[in-house]
Amino acid sequence: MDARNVSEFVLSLRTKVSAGKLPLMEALQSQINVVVDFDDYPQDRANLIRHCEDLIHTHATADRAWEQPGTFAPQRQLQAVAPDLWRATVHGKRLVDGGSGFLVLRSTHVERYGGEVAQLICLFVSTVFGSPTKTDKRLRRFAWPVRYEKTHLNSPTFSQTMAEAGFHTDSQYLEEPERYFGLFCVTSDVRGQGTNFLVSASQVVLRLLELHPTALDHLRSPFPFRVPSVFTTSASDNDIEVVWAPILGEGTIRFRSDTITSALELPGVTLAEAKLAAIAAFERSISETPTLEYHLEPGEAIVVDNHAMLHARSPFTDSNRLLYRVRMKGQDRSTNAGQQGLADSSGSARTIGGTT
Ligand SMILES: O=C(O)CCC(=O)C(=O)O
Ligand SMILES: [Fe+2]
Repeated sequence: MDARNVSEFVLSLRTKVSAGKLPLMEALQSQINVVVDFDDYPQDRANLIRHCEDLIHTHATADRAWEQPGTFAPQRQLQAVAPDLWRATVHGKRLVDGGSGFLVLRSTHVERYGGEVAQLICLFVSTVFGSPTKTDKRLRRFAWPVRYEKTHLNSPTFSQTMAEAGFHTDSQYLEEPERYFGLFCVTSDVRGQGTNFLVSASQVVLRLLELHPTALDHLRSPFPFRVPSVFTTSASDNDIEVVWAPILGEGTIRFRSDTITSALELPGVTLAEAKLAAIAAFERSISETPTLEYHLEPGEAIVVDNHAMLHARSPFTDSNRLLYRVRMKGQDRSTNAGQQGLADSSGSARTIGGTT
């Protein structure tokens, strides 16, 4: 258990994939350096934690600290208090951008603090990747707690339930989904429960090319995604917000089956038969592509390129499981242009209607 290493990245073939088509060994080998262990930088970690404690002492909450003018250029603050940790994580980001698609962080110590200090640690570390965005419009939280919530909402979102979260990309219902997200684990369930899975979008597309090449064109045209209730303007079931966008963009992917399904339940929102078939082919391709599996332990985090990878989570039963999720806008992969986040957008999702 203690000597956790790369061999624990279990490459699970969910079904047989045609031999030679996917560079499985290369995929495994390329994962070798995708871990930054904060135990290698104990002084930097201690400095960062002290810095976060000081800020919480002054501002009381992570959200308030993050919005203070004194927290400007947080990336430079991280660089100043924890230069080696910063450098190691910058190197990790290069691996993510260079094709690994994800990075694991170990021994962050967020599990020792929990609450506001832990959220600030997550936010500072996330700035290596991009600028953290506000997750929701009502509470406007930067570090979103992923944990079971008793909710009155008809359609709670993945981060509020203990159910399986099927393969998806985050904030697929935004005009511009963030480039990266990080999941920082405070409390985990046992192995196999609440375990994360990753799959590379380009490998899914390769599989789709074999299975159903004509689906590709359809997937490049717009599909409707309904904004989950908790993320609408008044965080209620009464807000009906839908964004239309292609599943396959310019070198990017966005997908979540249940937000498409709930959009299609709305009056006036329909999709042509061929586009429904394209979704089915796409889901079949996902299920026939090798996936990486990783069970986050307390103190660990995984940072993922949300434009290049789909992720999933198995169901769990321990209602104490808690992750903090931070989403970061970064450079767009194809255009290299900067991204807008929820924090900057006019805040309006396009409303419903339309048929394609
Ligand atoms: O609980 C997890 O591990 C991740 C959940 C997730 O993917 C989400 O809330 O978007
Ligand atoms: Fe997610």
